[in-house]
Amino acid sequence: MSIPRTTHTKRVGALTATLAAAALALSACAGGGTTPAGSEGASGSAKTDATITFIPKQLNNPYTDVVLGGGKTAATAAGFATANVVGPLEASASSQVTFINAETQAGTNAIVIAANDPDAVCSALDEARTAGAKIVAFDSDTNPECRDVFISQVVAKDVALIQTKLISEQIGGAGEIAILSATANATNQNEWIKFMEEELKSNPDYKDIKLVAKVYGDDDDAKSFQEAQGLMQAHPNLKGIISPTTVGIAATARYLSTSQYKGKVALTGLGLPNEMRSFVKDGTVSEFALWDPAQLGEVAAYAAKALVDGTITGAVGDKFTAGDLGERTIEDGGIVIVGPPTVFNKDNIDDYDF
Ligand code: RAM
Repeated sequence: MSIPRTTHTKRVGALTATLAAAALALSACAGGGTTPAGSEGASGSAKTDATITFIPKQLNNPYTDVVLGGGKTAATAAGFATANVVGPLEASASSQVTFINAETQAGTNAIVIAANDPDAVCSALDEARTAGAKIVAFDSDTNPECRDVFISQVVAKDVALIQTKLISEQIGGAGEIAILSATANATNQNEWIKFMEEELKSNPDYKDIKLVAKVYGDDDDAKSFQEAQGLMQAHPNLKGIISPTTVGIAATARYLSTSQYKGKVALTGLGLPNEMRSFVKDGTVSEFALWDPAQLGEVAAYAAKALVDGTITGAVGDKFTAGDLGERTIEDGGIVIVGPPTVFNKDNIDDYDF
């Protein structure tokens, strides 16, 4: 039931030469050649031959690997016959458009996308919908009118508040801080940063904290490392850095860990425990947060199947079952929340393996 590599190569072959050279496409078999489990829904209308395509922000991102691991496993369990993963190697605004177009031409039944830019993907997604595909945004939303549902890892404001709380605790509630983000267009990053800025301004507990810079490492390890270095040069009094991206926090930790700032300049944000473990143990980082990335992929795959089968339309109040993760409800704004964030520190980080 897998899409043969040749078929996939054909899809990539439709791209421009430049993009094809820069892009990487993966294909994964989601079916075992037998009737997928759960293919007979209560109404008897569950599709057994459906294809799902995941389009992450970028492929060369360890966070993405964990999300897609959960997504592909859940796609099989939900009853998709085939699961594809395609996407760009860098997370620039329009980098996903060619992939959406190719998947539309190939006739995929569901596109699950983490948008690099809320606007840039919209007309391509509209064409996919016209061709019959269901659209699930996850991790980073599109404009709401361009998708059927958004699977959000955590309530966006809570993601922001946990990071302002952690940095405040780590710098003793006073001093200059900076934010080292991913790309400047990313919907998720910008929403979290907006809530952080609002909180820093309005919460009296944070009146002595001053946000002096926002910089962008583009979810590129080398650029994030350089931005961290640049922040320290430009702001010698910096007390702390919030990096709400797994790529940014790991690169910043690596920079700080061998610098004179280790243990003096605080670093928190959103990180993968497996990437941050050594920096927590060596004292570069004391606490950071994240959710379970695999669950984000899982809930997105089950939502996509429910949309393809027509058991939900994406309307507020629609409910679907996300396998072992249980029943989920579509909330205001067409959003499904996956789960609460976890805070990691030296006492619990060895309990997690992602
Ligand atoms: C990076 C990406 C992703 C974000 C995580 C926390 O890997 O920017 O979109 O959700 O960090």
